[in-house]
Amino acid sequence: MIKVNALMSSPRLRVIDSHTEGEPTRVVVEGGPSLGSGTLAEKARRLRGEHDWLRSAVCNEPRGHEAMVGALLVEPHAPDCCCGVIFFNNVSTLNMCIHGTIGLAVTLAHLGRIGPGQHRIDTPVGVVVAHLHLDGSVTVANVPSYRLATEVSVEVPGWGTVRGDISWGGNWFFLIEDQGPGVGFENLEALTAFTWSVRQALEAQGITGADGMEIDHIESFGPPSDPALADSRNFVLCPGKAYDRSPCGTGTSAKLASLHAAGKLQPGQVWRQAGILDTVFQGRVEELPDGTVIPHVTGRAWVNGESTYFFDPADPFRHGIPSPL
Ligand code: PYC
Repeated sequence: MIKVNALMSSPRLRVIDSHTEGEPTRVVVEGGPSLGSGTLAEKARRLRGEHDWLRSAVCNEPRGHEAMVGALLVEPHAPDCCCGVIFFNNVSTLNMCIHGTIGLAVTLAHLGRIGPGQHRIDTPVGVVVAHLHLDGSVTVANVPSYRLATEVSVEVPGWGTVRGDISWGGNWFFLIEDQGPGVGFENLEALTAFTWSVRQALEAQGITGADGMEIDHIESFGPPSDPALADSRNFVLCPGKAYDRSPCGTGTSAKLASLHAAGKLQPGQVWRQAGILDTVFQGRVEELPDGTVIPHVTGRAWVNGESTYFFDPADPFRHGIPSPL
């Protein structure tokens, strides 16, 4: 009886699960803390500083796992947005997440809160536009993206000199082409070891994105398994050492920005980016006068679960088992 009462009076979170081309998204639709007013970047700082338990409870075991990406729905700050969203994973908040935005769009449609058409969504790095199509697929028009540097060399212990581009696609990426282990599902462990070493080497050698921002996503490219279905296949290592099961939307955006900067992708031209599971995001760019591009990334997501979380004060892991990283 005492146990039942503790559960009845404990706070609750309601979440809806989906996956986008294989990568999970868990949207907190009710019960999240109030993050006050201000921009989404300010709200994300408050979430990190004052309510980190929510991130850990949603993404970490025993409710989550290392690949889980969470999304907290909040009030938007920018005008004309249907909502604001803060994405997070097993270790921290994310600047932006496109597979998560696609998952969010199908979740909002599942709840009857949006229908087909264009929806502006406020994020910590700016407003993105999610276009929910009649066939259920979603195109996200991302924040302005660009290549910061090309042919950057980093000395990676055990792997030698690795060269790549540094590009912004809503997160900072180091993009590596045809180096290290072959990009295939059979090489997951070796790809994880390689890209994790690259990330650590970038950090150790002070190689960063703009304004000293950490490059926390590493993306390795190889040929597609079937050129009829995709132009390239990638492996993306996320900040919490999990690999992206989807082709990674911000990673695809960074790739589009790099290709455009290299003169290899014209505005409107379609690039088909396969991920490690051979699912595909379709991308194209729109040029802006300042030389940056707006990537448009299309993919599919499916709602696959709905839960209510309880926080029994006697449960030592009610707020998740912290990531060892
Ligand atoms: O799709 O942008 C994305 C993403 C970022 C991290 C995991 N997925």
